[in-house]
Amino acid sequence: MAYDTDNIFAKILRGEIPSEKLYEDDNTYVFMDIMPRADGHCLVIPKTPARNMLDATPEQLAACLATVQKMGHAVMKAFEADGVTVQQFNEAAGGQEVFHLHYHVLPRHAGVGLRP
Ligand code: DGP
Repeated sequence: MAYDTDNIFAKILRGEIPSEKLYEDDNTYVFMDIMPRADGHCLVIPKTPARNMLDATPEQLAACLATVQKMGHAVMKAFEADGVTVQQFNEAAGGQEVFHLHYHVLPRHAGVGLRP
């Protein structure tokens, strides 16, 4: 399916709507999720258009995963987490709500569930 340039994360990348930035490099941007399911829940996105994993190039996926790993280490330290959950959804039937590729990075603590 086609990439919609009016999706919320495209607007965030263009600076048209605000976001709480955690990190960026040449290829990726990281910001806090507006509906966090854990303290420190953040989103990693490519700076170039990709609707989701199914639509992405190998280079976009590699850049995102390298940043996901960086953020995993960062949130483990910053939130004194015991682990990290990484989630990624594709198309509405796969649970995707915003149609710009993104990875959820969720710090986890032993015995503590994710908020709904
Ligand atoms: P999903 O496509 O199912 O992975 O869910 C999209 C996620 O994006 C969801 O956790 C909430 C988050 N989100 C939606 N709108 C905004 C927004 O305007 N700003 C931020 N920071 N996060 C958003």
